[in-house]
Amino acid sequence: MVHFEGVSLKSLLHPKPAGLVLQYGTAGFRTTARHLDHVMFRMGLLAALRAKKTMSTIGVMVTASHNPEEDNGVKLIDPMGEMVAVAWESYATQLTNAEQDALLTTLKDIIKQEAISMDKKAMVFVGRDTRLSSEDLSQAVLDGVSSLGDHSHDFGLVTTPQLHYLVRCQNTNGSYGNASLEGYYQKLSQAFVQITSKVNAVKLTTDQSPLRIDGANGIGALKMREMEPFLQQRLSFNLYNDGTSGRLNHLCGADYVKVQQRSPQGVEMVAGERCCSFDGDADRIVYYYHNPQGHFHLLDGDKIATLISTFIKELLTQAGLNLQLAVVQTAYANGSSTHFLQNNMKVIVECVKTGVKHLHHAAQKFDIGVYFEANGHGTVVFSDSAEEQIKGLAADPSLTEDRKSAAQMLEDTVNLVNQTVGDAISDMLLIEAVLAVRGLSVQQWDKIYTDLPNRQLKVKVADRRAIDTTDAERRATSPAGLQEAIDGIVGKYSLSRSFVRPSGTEDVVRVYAEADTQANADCLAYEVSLAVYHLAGGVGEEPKP
Ligand code: G16
Repeated sequence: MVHFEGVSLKSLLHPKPAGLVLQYGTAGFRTTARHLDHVMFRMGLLAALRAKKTMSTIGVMVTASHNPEEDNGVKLIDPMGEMVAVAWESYATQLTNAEQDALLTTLKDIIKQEAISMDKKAMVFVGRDTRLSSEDLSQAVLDGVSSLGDHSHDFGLVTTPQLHYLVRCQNTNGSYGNASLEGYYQKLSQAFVQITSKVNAVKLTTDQSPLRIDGANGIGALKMREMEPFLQQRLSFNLYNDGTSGRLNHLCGADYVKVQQRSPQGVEMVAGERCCSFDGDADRIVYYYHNPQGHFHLLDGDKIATLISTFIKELLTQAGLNLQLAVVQTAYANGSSTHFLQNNMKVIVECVKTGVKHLHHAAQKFDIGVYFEANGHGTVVFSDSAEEQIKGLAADPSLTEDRKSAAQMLEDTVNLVNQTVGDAISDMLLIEAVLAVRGLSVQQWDKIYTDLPNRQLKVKVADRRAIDTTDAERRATSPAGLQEAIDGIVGKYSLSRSFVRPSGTEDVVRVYAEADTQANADCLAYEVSLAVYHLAGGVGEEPKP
């Protein structure tokens, strides 16, 4: 029996502001928190439908990740822990934008189009970040689920990747791991302890200074504290920006560090010692250090992808496993990283549109797909067959010590990785494990290749949908004349590249530029911003050099 009456009644408690239209963005809906109550209620409804359709548990995470505290947002999680299928994004938009009196009709249309059987009860997992608005908004999600008579489990404060993990565990009956936070901490810690057990404990603590972790004043810091006892003192770290005083993502966090190319406030930097920053929901991570002259060095998603894929490739060779390894990037990937991966490491490199969902699916085409956005969002996915081969080899008693040890390390790597989505905590542990096992300092890692100087800027326009792109966002198809203008500007600089794209999480157009020197990258980014401002309906102040 379907409780449409319950939906009608409860939806009145979460009314849609008439005329408000929101777009489903790069990772769900994201805007000022005060516009989201009705969206959350309706995403509760949609998650319940998706759960019925897939006959699996579905996840709803209330977070605006890297955005400022006053924003919020929602990410929907599919059965295997990946982002919700693209085909359902349009249902999310329809449901969100239906005026109050059209809500039931829209809901029923989706049920009909997807031929959803409403007999069985659905289960929806809900989680939230530390924003002030998140508690009420997640209650709205829970109301949406219960108004259809379905079940939910509220996990409360979790990182986004933890919720992705929990959903996958639940839908694989525990074969991916135990569907609890303790299960998450245990699985990752055990794998980390296993890998680093190959490194002498004294060496482990004396070779590396404690890792300095910037928690962006968000959920990641909280969860690192919870995880600490599980790590059996194999990782020495200090937490900064743990949320006890500063504001979420304000002058700190992975996005700030990456875009501003400077260290966050609140972290005591010591020359040569490695630091990392999480973002607001702990699904991104970047590393950095200062050299003795105080010069800032960033190791972003591209450097992370290179470190991890090199490690895996070496282990595959040592284990004698013939598996296809690929790296998936976006247009933001530094040209030097792509060059290094293709020409030095000889791995397949693919470029796709921004958004983890695109990278994830591209990576799944290979035995092992390492995917990272330059902003530090990424992970590794292993095909079922790759996992089986690795497990089989690790358990083979006839192997030489060398091969066996490589196969076992690969098996531990599979367990250390959160294969559902980018995960700052899991990525950090893998990076720390690789650095420890390979005896690499952060400076040696940084030297694998040298980044081309680059700059990212934002331009405000009246309607960012005026910009359309093609070729994995590397070329603009509208407005007319913009790409020609960019080509003309790029032609003036050496080793240069630039592209523009509408952000799917903020109301801005993003501009990326790289060139032979920082000064040139800065000028190029500025000139392209100006072209966007003039040709795509810029608002507010004209960009300044
Ligand atoms: C989200 C997406 C990322 C994307 C980022 C920025 O990250 O999950 O894939 O790179 O937004 O997207 P855009 O340039 O379209 O604003 P997060 O960490 O904010 O959820």
